[in-house]
Amino acid sequence: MDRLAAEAIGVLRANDRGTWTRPSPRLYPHQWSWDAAFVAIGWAHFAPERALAELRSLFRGQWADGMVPQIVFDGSVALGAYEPRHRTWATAGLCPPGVATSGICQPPVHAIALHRIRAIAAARCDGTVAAVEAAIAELYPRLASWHRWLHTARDPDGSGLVTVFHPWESGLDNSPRWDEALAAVAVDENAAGPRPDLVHVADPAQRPTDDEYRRYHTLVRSLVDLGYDPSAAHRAHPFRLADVLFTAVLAAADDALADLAVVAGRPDAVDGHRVDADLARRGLDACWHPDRCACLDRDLVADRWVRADTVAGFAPLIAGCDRDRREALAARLAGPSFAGAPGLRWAVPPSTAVDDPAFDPCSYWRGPTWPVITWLLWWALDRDGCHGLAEALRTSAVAQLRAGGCAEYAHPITGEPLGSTAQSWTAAVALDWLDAGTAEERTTAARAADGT
Ligand code: 9WN
Repeated sequence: MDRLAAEAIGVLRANDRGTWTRPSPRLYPHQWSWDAAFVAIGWAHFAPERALAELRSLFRGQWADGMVPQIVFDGSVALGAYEPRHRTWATAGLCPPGVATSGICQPPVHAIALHRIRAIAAARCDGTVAAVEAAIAELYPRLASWHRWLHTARDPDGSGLVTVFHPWESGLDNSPRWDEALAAVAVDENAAGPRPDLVHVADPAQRPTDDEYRRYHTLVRSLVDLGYDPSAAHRAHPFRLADVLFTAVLAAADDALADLAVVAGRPDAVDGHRVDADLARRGLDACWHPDRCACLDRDLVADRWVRADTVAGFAPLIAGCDRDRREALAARLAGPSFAGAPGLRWAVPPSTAVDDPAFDPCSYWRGPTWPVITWLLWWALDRDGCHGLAEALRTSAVAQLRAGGCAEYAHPITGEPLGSTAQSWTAAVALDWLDAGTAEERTTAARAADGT
């Protein structure tokens, strides 16, 4: 077996908790929402039933209003192993009985994952597709209520854009995108907590700062005080950002959900999902800045655009957009601020543009390259027929993983693996890329045999 595939399978098996997967052995001991979606894609390549269990397990934590929480806590993990712990979130009475969750969400990659798991199963030709389709029928209503919640509770004005109430909701926690909005939050000095995360990385500089954590805790406390009521939060919460990357994932996931609706025996629901996807894309259109060739987030508290130059600017590539915009964005992605920056170890996009003043190659979402983000861009480019750039990204990303293993993120210039080692979602995308590579090689070989 391919050495990277063996390593990736080993990572998933080592992080396996039976029906769900820890994002990493020590740093992240519970189940995370968007990690679960990526991880399920990884499992689908060698244990399809286990892939479905991952998603079922996550959806056990879904709230009655449709929200899928960022974390489903494992009650058997030592208190204090991860902070903030469940009690800090004060979600009892909001989470389903018997399940402990946080009170915020993460990008909705789940329908995209289920769609891909079906494609993986179909390609295996071993009959597993029937089990996947049964799971789609079972999970479809949950996915539909999750998307409905995002389109209403998080977009009450019908702008098409999703509002996030915490940097953790974006999934790109300490991205410079959030700096100004976070700096404007009045810190609640009682809201600080311990930092067990710092013990699990080689250098604390790879993680958010204590000041950022004080603000993260302050925002959690504010949401608790507001009773997690979205209307109250839209009025009074001090951090409200229209997040273009989150919105783009939702648009792409709405499209995936439209296809899943057919499989689930709900063809009547298809048009509604397509309408939702188009609304999200129109929201992104309103955030498009041609002079920057990027989509910008909107700070709804300060009523201004967020000017940091980050991978989030490529949101239309993920959502789907017209050809001119796609080509402009693809050129920028491959260009000198991102994957084509001079001196990069591997031609994959850093999380923040190398010429942005906030670029920091070691710190988490402020510069390092993240395989899952590269995967999203690769997946979208491939979906929309940009096979050349997609394949170039995939090849570089696989080379990076072969050299550095399944780390959480990597230093874009030295290639040094950073953050947690043995990160589940990195292992998952490695497996998906290796499989896609085999398919690509098959197509190339077939073309060569045909003389085409
Ligand atoms: C907070 C699990 C998660 C990812 C996020 C990533 C990081 C958590 C943390 O780890 O966030 O949610 O403690 O730093 O930023 O995207 O889902 O892998």
